[in-house]
Amino acid sequence: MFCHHLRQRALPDVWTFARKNVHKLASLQNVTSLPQKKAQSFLYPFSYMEPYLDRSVDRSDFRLFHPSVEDMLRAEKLFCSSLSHRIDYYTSVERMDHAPDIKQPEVCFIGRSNVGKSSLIKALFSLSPEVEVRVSKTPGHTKKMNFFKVGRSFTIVDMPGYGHRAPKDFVDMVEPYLFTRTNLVRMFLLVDGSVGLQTADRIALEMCEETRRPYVIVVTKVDKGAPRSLLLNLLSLQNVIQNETTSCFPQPFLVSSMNFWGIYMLRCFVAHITGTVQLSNTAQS
Ligand SMILES: Nc1nc2c(ncn2[C@@H]2O[C@H](COP(=O)(O)OP(=O)(O)OP(=O)(O)O)[C@@H](O)[C@H]2O)c(=O)[nH]1
Ligand SMILES: [Mg+2]
Repeated sequence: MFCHHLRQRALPDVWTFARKNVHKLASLQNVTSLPQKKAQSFLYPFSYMEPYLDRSVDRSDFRLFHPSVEDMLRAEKLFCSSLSHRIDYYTSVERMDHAPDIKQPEVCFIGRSNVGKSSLIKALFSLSPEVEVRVSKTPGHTKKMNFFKVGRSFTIVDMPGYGHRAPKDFVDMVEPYLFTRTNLVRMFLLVDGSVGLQTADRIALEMCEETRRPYVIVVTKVDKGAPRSLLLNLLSLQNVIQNETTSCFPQPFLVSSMNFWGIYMLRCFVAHITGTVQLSNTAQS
């Protein structure tokens, strides 16, 4: 449907570079020392895709949140555990009425089983490797709502996935949380960029809309699959966001938890919407 929006060019393979250097890439400082063009693609993944889109494609929504490197550096500090700012697993619960009574702002990550929720949280916490976040190749691995405290700044909640091998009580567990949790400031709905929006994702999208809470779409696994199909999936997703949603942030965030693409920007977005980092530019959310 969106093929005519793409320019006929092959994408260069910076992912090979990323795979070889992955141990260095968790830290923004190391990324900024790369040649500028390479660094840009890690910091602002859309900038890497952009030249391959036809000029007719409106790009403005993809740059609504566009923090500076300094903003991202300030946000990154929050993801480094220290004696005065401890990042730690807090608790796991199966029911909303057992959820911890924490006042600080909270964000949660939801999405199909295997879409990469736990991996994304692990990547966000990669500068504090002692924080244990379990990931697995087997769908349906995360069975409970897992709470991680980031000092006194905010809490991140890893949710069980829906769809294949989801916990039986998924709806009873997750819906009451999404609808009633008072300190929940943003929901992050993850969609696998290598396969695009699936029927189960559409159902989740409707559920997010029903909550009337603000939410954001995160496109995961951008390192996987052919770049061309990633771009087509992205454009089709953008079309759905524009035409079928009311409380979804217009900009989808592109990430790879394997090579840290977009992780620095997402750290900054989380820090920003939880009121922990004020931006130096005019980015909005
Ligand atoms: N290539 C690639 N694989 C990824 C990425 N993120 C996650 N994966 C893989 O996807 C699989 C599932 O990852 P998880 O993070 O456990 O997925 P989840 O959404 O938490 O799954 P459930 O807990 O079952 O709901 C694992 O094999 C990960 O290594 C990514 O960015 N790129
Ligand atoms: Mg998980």
